Amino acid sequence: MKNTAPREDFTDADIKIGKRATWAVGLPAIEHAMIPSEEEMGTARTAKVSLTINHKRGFDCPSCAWANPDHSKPLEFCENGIKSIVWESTPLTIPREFWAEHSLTSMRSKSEYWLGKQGRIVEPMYKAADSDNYVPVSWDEAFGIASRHLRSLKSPDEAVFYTSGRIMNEPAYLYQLFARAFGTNNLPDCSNMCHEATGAGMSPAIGVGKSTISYDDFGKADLVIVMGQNPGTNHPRMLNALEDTKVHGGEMVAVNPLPEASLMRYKNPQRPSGLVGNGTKLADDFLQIRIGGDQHLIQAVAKRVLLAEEAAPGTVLDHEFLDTYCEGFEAYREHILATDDQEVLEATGLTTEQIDSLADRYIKSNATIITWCLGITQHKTGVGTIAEIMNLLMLRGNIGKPGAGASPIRGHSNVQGDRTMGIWEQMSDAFLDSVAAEFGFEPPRKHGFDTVASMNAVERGEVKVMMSMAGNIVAAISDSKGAEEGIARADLTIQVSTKLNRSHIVTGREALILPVLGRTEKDMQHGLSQYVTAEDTVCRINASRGELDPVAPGLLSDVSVICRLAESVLEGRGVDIDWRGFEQHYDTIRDSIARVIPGFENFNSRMENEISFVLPHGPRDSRTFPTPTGKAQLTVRHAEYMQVPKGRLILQTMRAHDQHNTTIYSLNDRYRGVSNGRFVVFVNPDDLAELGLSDGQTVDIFSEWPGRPDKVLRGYRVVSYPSARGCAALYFPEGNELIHREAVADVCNTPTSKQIVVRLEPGTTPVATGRPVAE
Ligand SMILES: Nc1nc2c(c(=O)[nH]1)N[C@H]1C(S)=C(S)[C@@H](COP(=O)(O)OP(=O)(O)OC[C@H]3O[C@@H](n4cnc5c(=O)[nH]c(N)nc54)[C@H](O)[C@@H]3O)O[C@H]1N2
Ligand SMILES: Nc1nc2c(c(=O)[nH]1)N[C@H]1C(S)=C(S)[C@@H](COP(=O)(O)OP(=O)(O)OC[C@H]3O[C@@H](n4cnc5c(=O)[nH]c(N)nc54)[C@H](O)[C@@H]3O)O[C@H]1N2
Ligand SMILES: [Mo]
Repeated sequence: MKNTAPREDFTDADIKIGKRATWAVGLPAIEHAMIPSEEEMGTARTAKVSLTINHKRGFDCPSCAWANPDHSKPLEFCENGIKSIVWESTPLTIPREFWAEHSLTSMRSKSEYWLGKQGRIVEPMYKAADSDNYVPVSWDEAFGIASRHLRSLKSPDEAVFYTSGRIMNEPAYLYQLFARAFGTNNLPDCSNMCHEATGAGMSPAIGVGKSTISYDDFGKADLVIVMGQNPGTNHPRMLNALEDTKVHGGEMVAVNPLPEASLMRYKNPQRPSGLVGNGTKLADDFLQIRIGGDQHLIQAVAKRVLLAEEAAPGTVLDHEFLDTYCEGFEAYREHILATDDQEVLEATGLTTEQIDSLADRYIKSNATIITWCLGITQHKTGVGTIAEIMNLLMLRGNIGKPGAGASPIRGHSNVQGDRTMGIWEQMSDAFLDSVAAEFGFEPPRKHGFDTVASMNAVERGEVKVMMSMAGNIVAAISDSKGAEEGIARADLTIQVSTKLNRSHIVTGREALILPVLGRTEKDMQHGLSQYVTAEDTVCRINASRGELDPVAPGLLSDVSVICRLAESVLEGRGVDIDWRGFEQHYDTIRDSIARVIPGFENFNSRMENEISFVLPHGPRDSRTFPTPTGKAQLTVRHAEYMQVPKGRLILQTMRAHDQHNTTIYSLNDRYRGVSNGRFVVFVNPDDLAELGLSDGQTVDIFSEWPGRPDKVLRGYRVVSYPSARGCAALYFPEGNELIHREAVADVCNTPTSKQIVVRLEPGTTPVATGRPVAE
């Protein structure tokens, strides 16, 4: 078993650029997942997690929010799920000497890869104001320090409570309750940087910001349009669903600036043809769109639909759906018919024929799913694009019927559930009223900070305490360098986590690390094993129960940490909440959720009897639209596209195959042909020629923003790659050093992580160590 932590950081010196793949998954994927897992976890732990992952009595995979089927398959996991579990379940722990040997200053030059590979954190750690090292403290001391700081704030709004979608429903519910009982709505979450545009685009249209499809709808669709997503890397089990579409005779069209391997062909390791044959062809057509051109594309398809209806009235639109359930059609129709065809071609980089062909497929299909992820949401006009997707779906009644619908694919495994539980800086009054009725205190009504606003406030010195559950905000946020400088102004930062990341190393004056159990581990409270729940991307609530023995004895669960901290902070503040009761038995948390959140009635008994259940969803279930008028809304949206000055490219930041957000499992990006390194920028060969650059050359990357000094990443290697013309790509989170904090999406304030104007200049020395050089 290979379970020692690397002492040295990685170098990019041995980077190899090979051939990119044209198909995804299959045997190599098993090889890439199972062999390393046995090396790092041992055979017994590997076998146990493989058999219980995503199973009725097992645990929910922490890698993504893709839906679980009805648990009929023996092995319901993918290569990247296994990587995430190996990363968490390693028996490797950080020894005490580590903390004495490594000052924070020395660790600041280390990469996320190195930090994450040091092993699991096993005891609470504290960094004092005058110290450059963490030292171990007892849990009581740790809660005492946190509590002293929080209780001495002038206003509860001087605290920020960040979370990622890694935490489950029960701790999420308690976390928002704690923040609100403390007196603030400062509950930013990773969703602000992720699918915020989805909620903001869908809710005004249909009254709900969640997927309108069920798990088995992919197998019934005539057409699936996959926009802005790389499922083979980020939701590999979704390839089974896309294969179902194809096997049942449906078509699939991929819209992406990159020819991602998994959009093209799939070899399913659980089908005989996947092991030996050529697998299943996925995309029937690939529209290589210019970054940020999607809203124009959708409008152009809608225009063709409307014109086809004019040519053959009564045959193209779903009049019954539009007349019975929708409002706003006439104004929308007028607007779309007036759109400029030439502008569409410029914005999308596509040809008229390509758009005609997509429109023909859409008109021919009686059941269409449009599915999307970050390639749609992290743009200036992401909200507009999603509203436009809803408009297009409505034209042919593709909501609330089998095989059809809007299918945002959420990211973190429980990011959707955390929202349902109240993790949001702007929860509705109806939700806050229910909290007030359940707990007998008046929650604050003033909206709190989202992630961008939080980090701006941190930088202005207005945030004294920043607590984070399960995340890495300083690396995940735009202008990460600014965030690092700003966070030093906080009095105290608190990380509740399993492993080290950048946010543990770049801290406030004082800092705490509160280490917790991972999802694969048994959570015992008073001799009883507890389970928690998550909501997947199609609104199904699944139980999750860890099976492995905890990696160390002193770890608490996320729930315990919140309950103990809340009890200590809120003592004597006139809010009477039974935190101990919640900690002792998680059924009591679920009973409270059942009273506060619609759709969770009889939560505990349903989990016991049905194992999992799907939350109600008006548009999906009965074409009932909980908008202010009770009707679905077609809306007029003005499309905008990014005009780029000469010599500039639009840059997107994306995930390599071997990473989970800011966690880097290895230095490979197999499908794109990169191994042993990360500091590459992918550029179209014709753009390279035009810019006078060549494949393999070292460049410095400058990101421009009006009135601001350029941000720079130096020493990147150019990879000639068939990205759309004018569009480049490099990896997140390193790319966050290039994104100006002002670069946010309209309406939802999401950093525009996939739409950065850059210029490349010949550089000198390539990046050689674990962290790139930024200014
Ligand atoms: N293994 C693994 N799984 C994960 C994650 C992970 O890091 N690793 N992260 C999880 C999380 S939190 C999330 S949110 C999801 C992310 O899942 P994805 O959204 O698939 O993540 P990205 O790697 O950012 O890929 C974005 C895709 O959008 C495309 N794109 C970029 N700009 C545009 C555009 O303007 N138009 C169109 N049509 N396409 C565009 C890119 O080329 C790329 O294929 O995955 C989740 N699952
Ligand atoms: N430039 C750019 N920036 C982006 C994106 C992008 O595409 N480009 N994507 C954005 C998106 S979609 C997202 S979701 C965010 C992600 O931002 P975050 O969610 O903040 O980051 P993660 O890397 O997912 O955080 C992982 C950390 O969670 C902790 N952890 C893991 N498991 C557990 C657990 O069981 N319990 C607890 N308490 N802690 C645990 C570990 O310490 C680990 O290091 O980044 C956003 N930022
Ligand atoms: Mo995400």
